[in-house]
Amino acid sequence: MATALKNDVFLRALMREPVPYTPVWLMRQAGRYLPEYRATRAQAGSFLNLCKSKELATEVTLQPLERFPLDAAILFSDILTVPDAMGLGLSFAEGEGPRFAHPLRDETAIRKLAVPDVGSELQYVFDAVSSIRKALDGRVPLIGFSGSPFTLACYMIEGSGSDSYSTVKTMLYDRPELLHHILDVNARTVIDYLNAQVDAGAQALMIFDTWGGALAAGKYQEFSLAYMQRVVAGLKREAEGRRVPVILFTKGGGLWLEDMAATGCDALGVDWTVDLGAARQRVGSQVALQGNFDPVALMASPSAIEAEVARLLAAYGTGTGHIFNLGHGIGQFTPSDNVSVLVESVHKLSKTYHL
Ligand code: 1CP
Repeated sequence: MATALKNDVFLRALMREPVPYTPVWLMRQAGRYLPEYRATRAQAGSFLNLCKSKELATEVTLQPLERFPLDAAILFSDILTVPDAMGLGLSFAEGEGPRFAHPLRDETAIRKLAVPDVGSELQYVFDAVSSIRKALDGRVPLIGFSGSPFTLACYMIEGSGSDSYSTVKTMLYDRPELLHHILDVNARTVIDYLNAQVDAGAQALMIFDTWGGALAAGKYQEFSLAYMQRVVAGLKREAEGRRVPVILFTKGGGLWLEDMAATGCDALGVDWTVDLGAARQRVGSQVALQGNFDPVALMASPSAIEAEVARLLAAYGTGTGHIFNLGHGIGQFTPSDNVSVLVESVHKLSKTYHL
């Protein structure tokens, strides 16, 4: 039997239950802005080695929790381990972004794409989940995650990050049936992958749709949202006698919050372009909201950071259902003292909103 949670404020806020303060965690909270992360990464030799070693992945997952009183931990891994398990050949060249040796560029390769056996290809991720849960010893809940079927397809088709996503979008307009085939395989894989993370001990799940916001109105619903909805419908929603909440995050998805809330997820991640109060009114009591703080504001002075925290807490207003987070990942040049200011101001200033 797993250890009882000592701090479940994050899980309760996701379920829109009363909490004593607004919980906070940060997208990419384990990462390059921390010198101890850079040291462990150097010890691992490469980013992928770091992901594949359960001891080192556990160590870096816990690093931000040693510095800041965060209310959740997130599995240290990457969304791109999934296409790697499908045989696309992931590598991270030093100082560059991710690259695939075999991107999906022709119909033959696309038709051959199949759901991998996650139990053999991605066992290292599930081993990391179990190891992190053990090390956390009930301190805070552990979030498991995956990329959305569409965001994974962007990397699988482009072969790397991209500014315009023109290869994937050209396929969308010229050969939609090919893109639908990739998305179908991705959705089935993501369901297996996330359910196995829950079996290994993940207590909440987040789906990162980082590039869904690049799609045209209508195309977002057809090529990204519909597949996230399928994923949500296929997930185990209870483990260890408790709900496993699911958070959907489409960066740039502010216009589509009502559609996202209707997928059956428990919470939406929002970037900094939305007004949190207006977003809350739009989704009503359907889902909780997470995010909204502009990560670049963490480069500003402590007083400006505190003022911005106060503004976002006031924008959400009283009551539960808010999880404080950034609107996207933390930048690598962020001063760690500013992260302390952020986390401490959220805890301090949010109490009056939960009386
Ligand atoms: O050089 C390094 O040390 C690697 C930097 C790095 C890190 C720290 C990468 C490469 N991935 C990660 C970890 C990571 N990635 C986590 C776990 C850590 C945590 O949150 O604390 C998570 C949840 C991700 C998710 C991820 N990877 C997303 C979705 C979220 C988001 O930020 O939008 C995406 C799009 C990726 C792809 C990726 N992995 C790494 C890079 C540099 C990128 C972006 C590539 C690009 O499009 O340019």
